[in-house]
Amino acid sequence: MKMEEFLAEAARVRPNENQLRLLRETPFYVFVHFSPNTFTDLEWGTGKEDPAVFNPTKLDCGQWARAIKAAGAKGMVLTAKHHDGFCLWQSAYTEHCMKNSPYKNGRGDIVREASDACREYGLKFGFYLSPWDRNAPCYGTPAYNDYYKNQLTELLTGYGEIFHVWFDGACGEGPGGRKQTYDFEGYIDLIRKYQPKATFFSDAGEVRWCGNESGSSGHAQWSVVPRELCRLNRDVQTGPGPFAGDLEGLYNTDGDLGALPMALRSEGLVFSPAETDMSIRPGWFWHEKEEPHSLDRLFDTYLRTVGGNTVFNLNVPPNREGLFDQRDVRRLEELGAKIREAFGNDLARDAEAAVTGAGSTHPVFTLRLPEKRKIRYVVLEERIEEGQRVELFAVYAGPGTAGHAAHTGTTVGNRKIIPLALETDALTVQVRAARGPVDGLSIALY
Ligand code: FUL
Repeated sequence: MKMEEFLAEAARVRPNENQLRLLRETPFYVFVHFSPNTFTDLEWGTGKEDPAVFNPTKLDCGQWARAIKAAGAKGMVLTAKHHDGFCLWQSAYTEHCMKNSPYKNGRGDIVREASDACREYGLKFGFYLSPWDRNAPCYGTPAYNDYYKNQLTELLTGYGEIFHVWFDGACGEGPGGRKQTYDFEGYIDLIRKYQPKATFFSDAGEVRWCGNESGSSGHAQWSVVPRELCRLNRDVQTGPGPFAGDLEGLYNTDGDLGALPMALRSEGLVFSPAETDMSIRPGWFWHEKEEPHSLDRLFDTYLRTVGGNTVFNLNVPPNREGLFDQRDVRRLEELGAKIREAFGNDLARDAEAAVTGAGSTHPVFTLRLPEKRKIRYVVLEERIEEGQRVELFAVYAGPGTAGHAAHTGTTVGNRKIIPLALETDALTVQVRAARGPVDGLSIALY
């Protein structure tokens, strides 16, 4: 394909409705890791744990939900099954589940309690069903795919609306271990069938792994990336790039995925926004001796993830009582307060806006304020429903592009939060390069 045609197509690669809803309505949600590991002090269970060890004494999913809300997050993703294979619900397909936990005399269903609490508190609910299973005897045989699909169906059909399904790629079986070929295509068919509004996460998903588990979103995130990176995303929206052919082996840990040199060499482009995940503590599961990260670190991660064109999945692990640790609850409350304080009042709401070069690839947007105001953050948003286009931009304190830029950046996408310290009565955003016309760029000032 010719370069111009390909660029025109690249500029129009769009999210599907579910991705758009996730980006807009649920940019920040909370992962909840809870399993026998909580009681055995492990991060990866062996699968040989006695289900009797799983016995939370004061479980209260309402307490989780209240803390999640206080942080300003909009949803919860529960580990319905982690690698140890223990199911937090009453699965008909295994005994390694709540049926054999002392909790509620074997009649407990934590997926039910968590999803009910989410509904009660107005949060969305999703789950993580680990493909790697160290307990299932059939793991490593074709029968495991049926087992997995049966469990997936139980979760997709028994707990109301699901917003996000989380598949991870971890497998620590080692060289001599059991090898499983996962039928991801079949798993995704089930999601589409039973929960057509759910997004799914995987390293090759329609929501993709950002390449690390420490909350780092990278300096320039594209939601439009080569299909070679996201094979499970079936919605390939362009033809092959003019230099297609050598991106095989591209992986999430590589840099600048989606940047123009990658796009031009791709077999085609898909829309797959990144999810950044990290835990509030060093481990994914609760361990007595661990402490939550500092408020500064969490707030900074929020700025870089939600404000770096990704969605943010922050893990908070319940303790052995089945409650979020008070230290974590306090940190979530502080985080929510800090986010509300930082972004509660748009200083550009009464600004006079002007644009030159509207509809071109290099428009200039100017905001004039009624008086000088202290600006701490500039927040830019592209009209992502039409595609991601901005390649290079600059921000100026003042009504034009004279002098030094206060900030220069590359991608914008769904939301770019730019921390600055300015006192000014005008601000200009210059798009210096884009893949296609940029006519709507929202600018908020805080
Ligand atoms: C990884 C797992 O191995 C970790 O235990 C954790 O669940 C993390 C979120 O995903 O792949």
